[in-house]
Amino acid sequence: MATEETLVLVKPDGVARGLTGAILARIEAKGYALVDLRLVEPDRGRLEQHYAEHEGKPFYEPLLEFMMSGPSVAIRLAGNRVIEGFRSLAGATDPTTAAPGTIRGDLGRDWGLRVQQNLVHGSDSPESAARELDIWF
Ligand code: RTP
Ligand code: MG
Repeated sequence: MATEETLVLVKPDGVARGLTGAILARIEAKGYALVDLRLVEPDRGRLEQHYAEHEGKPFYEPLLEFMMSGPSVAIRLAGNRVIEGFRSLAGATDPTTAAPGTIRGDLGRDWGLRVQQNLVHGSDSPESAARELDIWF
């Protein structure tokens, strides 16, 4: 299989807590290649595109507000099976139950807020990755 690319975001909670370096260290230690990286303060339009699949869900508005609360670090990441591999590294969506050893399991928790603040995003399929990389880069 040809080398894949995925979009990773260190979300505003990760940047605000000073965890960007720790998260990048885990990605690099796993062996994936950083192809491009930028600090982005997304406007609402960019987030509406990114989260189009979640429009209408109860967490949609709080999610967009959270994502506009501060900058995210957008990363174009490459490697064989990197889409699946990064999702495995990130852990389950809910940081309370994400497995220890994962980014969300080790570094995240429930803060009692209206939306899961779970530190990172990773594309979930090759189609999502292509679409999301176009939105952020
Ligand atoms: P991501 O897209 O960020 O990599 O995470 P994911 O696939 O594990 O989660 P997804 O279902 O795509 O949801 C996108 C983001 O919405 C927030 N969320 N909050 N019930 C909730 O409070 C809730 N559910 C989802 C999370 O920030 C999640 O990452
Ligand atoms: Mg998702």
